[in-house]
Amino acid sequence: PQTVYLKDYTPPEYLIETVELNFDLDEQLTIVRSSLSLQRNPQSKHQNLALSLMGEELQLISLAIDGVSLDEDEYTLDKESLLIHKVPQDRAFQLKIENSISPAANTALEGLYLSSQMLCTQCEAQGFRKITWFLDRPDVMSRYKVTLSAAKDKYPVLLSNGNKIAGGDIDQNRHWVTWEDPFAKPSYLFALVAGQLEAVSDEFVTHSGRRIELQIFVESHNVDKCAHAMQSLKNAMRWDEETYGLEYDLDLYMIVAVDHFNMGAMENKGLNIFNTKFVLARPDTATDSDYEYIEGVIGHEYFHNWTGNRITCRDWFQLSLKEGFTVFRDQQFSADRSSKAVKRIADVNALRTRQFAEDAGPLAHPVRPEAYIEINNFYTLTVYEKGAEVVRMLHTLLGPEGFRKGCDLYFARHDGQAVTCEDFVNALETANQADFSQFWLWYSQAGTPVLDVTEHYDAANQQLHLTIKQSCPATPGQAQKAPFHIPVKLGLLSDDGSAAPIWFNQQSSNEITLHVTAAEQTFSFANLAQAPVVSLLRGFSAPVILKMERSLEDLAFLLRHDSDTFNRWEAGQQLAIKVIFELIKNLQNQQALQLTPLLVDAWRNILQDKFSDLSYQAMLLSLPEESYLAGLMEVIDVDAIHEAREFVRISLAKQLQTEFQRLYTLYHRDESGNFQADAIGRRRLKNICLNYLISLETPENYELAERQFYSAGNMTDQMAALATIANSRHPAKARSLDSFYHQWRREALVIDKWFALQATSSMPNTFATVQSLMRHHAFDIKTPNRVRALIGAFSQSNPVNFHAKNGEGYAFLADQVLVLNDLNPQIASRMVTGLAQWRRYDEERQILMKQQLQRIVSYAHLSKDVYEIASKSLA
Ligand code: B3K
Ligand code: ZN
Repeated sequence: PQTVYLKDYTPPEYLIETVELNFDLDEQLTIVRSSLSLQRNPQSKHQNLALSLMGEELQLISLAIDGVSLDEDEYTLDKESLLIHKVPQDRAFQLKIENSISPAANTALEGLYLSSQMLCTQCEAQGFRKITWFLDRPDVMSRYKVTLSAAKDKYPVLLSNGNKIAGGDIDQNRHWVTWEDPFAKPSYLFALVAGQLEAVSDEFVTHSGRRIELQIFVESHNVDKCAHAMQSLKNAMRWDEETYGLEYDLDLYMIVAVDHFNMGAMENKGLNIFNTKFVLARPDTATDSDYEYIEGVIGHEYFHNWTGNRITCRDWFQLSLKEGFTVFRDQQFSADRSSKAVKRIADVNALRTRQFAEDAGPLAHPVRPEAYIEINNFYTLTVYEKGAEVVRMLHTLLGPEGFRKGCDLYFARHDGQAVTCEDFVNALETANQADFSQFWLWYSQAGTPVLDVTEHYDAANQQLHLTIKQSCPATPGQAQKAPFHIPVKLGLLSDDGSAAPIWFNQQSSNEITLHVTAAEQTFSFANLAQAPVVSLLRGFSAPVILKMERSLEDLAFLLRHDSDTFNRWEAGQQLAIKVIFELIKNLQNQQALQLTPLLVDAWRNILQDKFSDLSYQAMLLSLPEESYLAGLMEVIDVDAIHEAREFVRISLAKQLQTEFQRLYTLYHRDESGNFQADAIGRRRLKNICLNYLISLETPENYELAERQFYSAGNMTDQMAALATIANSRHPAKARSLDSFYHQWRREALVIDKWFALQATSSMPNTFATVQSLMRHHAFDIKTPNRVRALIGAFSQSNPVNFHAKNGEGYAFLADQVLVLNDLNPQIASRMVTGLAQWRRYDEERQILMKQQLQRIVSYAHLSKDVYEIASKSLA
């Protein structure tokens, strides 16, 4: 397969001003008639008389230019393109294409496909070319007019982008609708939907007084699960007006929820298409976290209307221009809507466990990549999550007002254009007279920077000296790295826990941002009569690994007193990590385990302190996840990590049982349907207590979990109880799982949870369970949500069982990857990730994982998607 390089970018040779599309929809055979008004791009320097259009898996019916049909010798057709040998050069011309496609045969879920009974599209990144031949690249922006015709009974609802301008009956059985989108857009934002759908409607009045119609389309049995998504949409629209001064531009905003979707959702202009998982919620079917994810994703897709649609990407290397920025915006939105502290911790947690691993492994790439084989493989944690951190640092460096000024300039300058990451950074620079030339390295250098910090207190001069060394490990294709511009937020604490004034450059404040720009730098702080306790990288002000020798006592102190909510939580995590790693060492040396009273005291303090934000208190009590611990280990020892962490959980439960029980009883009440932050907090805190308590494996605590499971009136409590049961030796495990299945067998999204719960159990017989679940009649390999719930969850979130020493997990995953490869390459390549980190394990496991990767690479009909991930993992 071919590699595409950023350095080879050239402007398009032709532009397409308007597109008229006509679809004769049918699941077996859809006829597409496309009429394009084309002209040579004045920006393009080449002299080619030919026109090359992209197209895949299409059947050509006819071709004509300005009404004259083309003979077979006037064009060349191959698997991925249509080359028309000669087209008019000095004027605009009309190209008419007629072709057919087969939606029902499309299992890759890219282009036009069938989901349950409805037809829908997914075009980003390069799916439009599976609908018709086109200049399928984001820098070709056109105005679309789309006519859909279909059978009335099967497809009563016919949707596309923009506004509905006409419609009617063809005959008794068929009807048609025409849609027009007044905004020029790239082809990846095109969408159509046809099906038996019900609309839930509402409206939003914009800042300037325009009335926008809002519609969420779902299958009729889901109409009662749309209220939260609708409210989230209205919240997002208001928030973007207030925070960025951005108003919605069309008169209609539609969201369609479909069962079969390769990712979360898609921001098609005026017609978002969503995975049902990020739309549907009812208190008894969705957890508190589901509610939060839905709000976040609805917001994300809405925010794309400006950051992505009005201003789009010049080429796919610029993906983070829209994704990193839009993730940052949705994070800000969610933080404003709920608890800032908790949202930040959750985001950092995800970044550090998953993106850091990506950045440290064979698939590491810069936020703006320079080469790809399959662009779908670059919708990564690095482009999205690290990209958002990069925008967040810009926000930190400029401050909220400066950042907003920069964004205003970006929107004013580039509205209606397809631009680059440089254009974005440049607008922020110009508006603020800033210089981000060194900062730019965050876009071009891969890898997670490491900060090595040493402190030295000079009592005689009452000064504190902090020496910060930065480095960044080599990543594929980048052996040497230049120093980054890293904003490091700092606070100092006196020994009574209060803030010590920071005297820096003759000025005093309680918190400052240090600009770390050199490989090694020393910062000095004056007027400190006593050595302070340093609180560094507050709010996780940069996506780096902070290394600083700290005593358990200092960490416990910060956990009690740090006024920065992120660093307070982080101190507790570091404390637990230090303790767990000591225990891992003991385990590896076959020594007896003992838990230091210091950790017990620290956890007791959290349990006894008063918190206004109980979600935050629950987070303070959570032990670092096994996958995060794994990322910190030279050679990952999955069993020792699990055993040591379990030992800590059980020991804390034993010694603090009364406290856990007290809080459990205090906050266990029936308030299902209440989604206020305080009610969510009570559920989170109570359920983490339950999680500790059940580890004691006593009849009374088993009973507690079972009672909660059967009496819960909301999914959060029911799932929390079932999860603890599934992860224990609870005698009623089989019965509870069965009962859950029968209760929810008609709710696909709940059944996904049921699969995932069993797939992630750390109990010893899990692999056998996974194998039998693969044969369960509710399992369907063509439904991405189900694949992620079973195969994805097992291989990515069940370290002890997936990494079983005999290699059965690896062989199983490779088997499934090869099956998926033939059906849905995008999903297949996502599943390979479970094997990509093979170098991090012991030698026997390395050999076994590598064998499976080699088996995958040597498969005869390997897709580009899987080939790229598997071969880069082996390289
Ligand atoms: N832009 C889409 C992702 C498309 C993925 C294509 N493989 C969703 C989003 O980020 O909003
Ligand atoms: Zn996005």
